Amino acid sequence: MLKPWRNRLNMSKNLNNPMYYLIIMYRNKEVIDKNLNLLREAILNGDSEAARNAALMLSEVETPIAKIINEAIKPAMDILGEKYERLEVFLPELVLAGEAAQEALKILLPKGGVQAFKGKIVIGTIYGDIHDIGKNIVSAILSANGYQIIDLGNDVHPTKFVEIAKAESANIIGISCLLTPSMFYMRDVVQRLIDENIRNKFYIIVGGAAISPEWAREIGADGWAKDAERAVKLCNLLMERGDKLEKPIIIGEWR
Ligand code: B12
Repeated sequence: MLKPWRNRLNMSKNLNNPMYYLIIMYRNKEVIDKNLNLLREAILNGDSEAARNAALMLSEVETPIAKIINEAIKPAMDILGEKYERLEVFLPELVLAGEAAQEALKILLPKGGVQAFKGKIVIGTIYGDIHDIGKNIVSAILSANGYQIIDLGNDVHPTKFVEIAKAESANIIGISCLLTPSMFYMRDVVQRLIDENIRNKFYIIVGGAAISPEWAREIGADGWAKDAERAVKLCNLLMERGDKLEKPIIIGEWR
């Protein structure tokens, strides 16, 4: 009686199989919960070595990356952001926290594409803004889901987005922004494409903590997604039937 189940599980030992996912979560619950806490604390304390150790344990027990980002990395960053606003921590603490998060992500983020080619994405953080942790997560997850990524880094001028997208014949331009004063440069990317009469050659997707779905609509972007997992859904939708759907496509809720 047990055999067919065992066979089925053996066939798809990957986290996309809901049954396998549940077994991993159940069997490793204690280790996962403990190390999610340790990772959160490590980032809050700006302790890169502790962050690395917790990440190694989480990776060892196959914790899904989305769970780690949503339950440890993002909450820790949000707490620090609030503390920064209340003047309870200062820039050096943010720098250390950022380094600790990046240390963990070096271990956790998937390396290289693993699926058939779905499209080419030019991505970067907009001009004036050097925040790149979220953009790096989005890039890595899109890459693991079949997208070829051309990562322009941070503080990217609007002209550069357009020039590289043209030169690379990209399908999608992805723009990240966490700094409110920089978000106006996103509009310039759209405007440049309109001025050159090539707006319909690229889909533009936007995201990052400073960017609301309303802003995506206002600047005439094609899509907004709350996080990396949803960015994959957004790109899949655009590539599969973007010409038929009403824009912008909004995936997830802002805050
Ligand atoms: C870490 C951090 C830093 C680090 C950045 C390190 C790095 N390499 O990125 C350092 C110390 C360098 C830094 C500097 C500054 N920071 Co800072 N920083 C933060 C902090 C605490 C966390 C940011 C982060 O990494 N979040 C975690 C990631 C995973 O989340 P995320 O970026 O939002 O990305 C997710 C989604 O948004 C989405 N996403 C992201 N990009 C994209 C793109 C697309 C296309 C899509 C679809 C989705 C998507 O998917 C991601 C994964 O889930 C935030 C507070 C916060 N709550 O965000 C402040 C914050 C962003 N910083 C702030 C400020 C003011 C600054 C400084 C100006 C401070 C100063 N006085 O110098 C400088 C900026 C300098 C500059 N020119 O850019 C403010 C911005 C306020 C505003 N709205 O304008 C914040 C909000 C803090 C605050 N509450 O005041 N910072």
